[in-house]
Amino acid sequence: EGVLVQEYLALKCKVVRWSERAKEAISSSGKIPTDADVFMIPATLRPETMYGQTNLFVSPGISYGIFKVSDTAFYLATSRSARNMAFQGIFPEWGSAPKVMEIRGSDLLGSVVQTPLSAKGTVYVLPMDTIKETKGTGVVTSVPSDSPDDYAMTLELSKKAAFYGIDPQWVCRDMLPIIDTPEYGSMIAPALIKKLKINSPKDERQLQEAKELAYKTGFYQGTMAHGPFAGTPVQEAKPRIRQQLLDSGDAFVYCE
Ligand code: A2H
Repeated sequence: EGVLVQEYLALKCKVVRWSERAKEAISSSGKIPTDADVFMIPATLRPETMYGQTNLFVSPGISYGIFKVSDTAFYLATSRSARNMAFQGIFPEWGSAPKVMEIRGSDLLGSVVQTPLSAKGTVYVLPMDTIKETKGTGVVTSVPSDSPDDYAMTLELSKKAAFYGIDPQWVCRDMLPIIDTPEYGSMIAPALIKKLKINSPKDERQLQEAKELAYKTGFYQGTMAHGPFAGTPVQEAKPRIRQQLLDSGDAFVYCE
């Protein structure tokens, strides 16, 4: 593993409304001009599923950094990932990640962000405890139709909203068919969660199996069921959707 490079697509999800706590923290810091855009930056390996994004996950326990890209644009991600980005030409000065403030994931819950490809347009930020600080940007797009982790967490949050300190209305329950497969239909994650009898986001071993099955089936047997590439095999559509997101400026490549 050590020498392999993982290449993610980092999506730019512009914040359109901050939660009360985030608003307070940001205005009292005085570090972000009111006319600037802040983008939350999820890292994904499945750009072809982004039509089906329903929420955005952060970890309540992680402290995120907000980094200055220009006078009018800031990125929110873990400091670890921003240090990597600094060596990949993402920030103006090579090798430096200009952090203007830190904010806890728990303060971001209930904020609303734009989603470049999703049919929804905007989605709510929700908690996911299983996000690792040591991987990606610490921000994850939720695509419950195609990701077993995302589906399990979505179910958990809609059952236990009060426990997680969220408004149940923030949890988006309408999923779109994004990828069609002969074996599991077009709702591959819910089908696998049911088949493997997964009851909670903590069923780590079964979720691992579900993830592997979902990935292989989707990639090798899947056909796009949504968007401009509907009817095209996933293998063909995936690089084209990725390129579209890069060309539109809604995403950039992030490696680690
Ligand atoms: B994927 P790998 Cl539809 N902690 O994006 C936990 N999970 C993380 C993460 C972190 N810090 N950073 C990224 N991820 C998730 C879409 C997706 C993903 C689908 C299906 C499967 C899937 C929508 N969520 O991943 O360990 C992100 O979720 C299955 C593994 O670096 C990212 O892609 O291989 C993937 O895990 C990166 O995992």
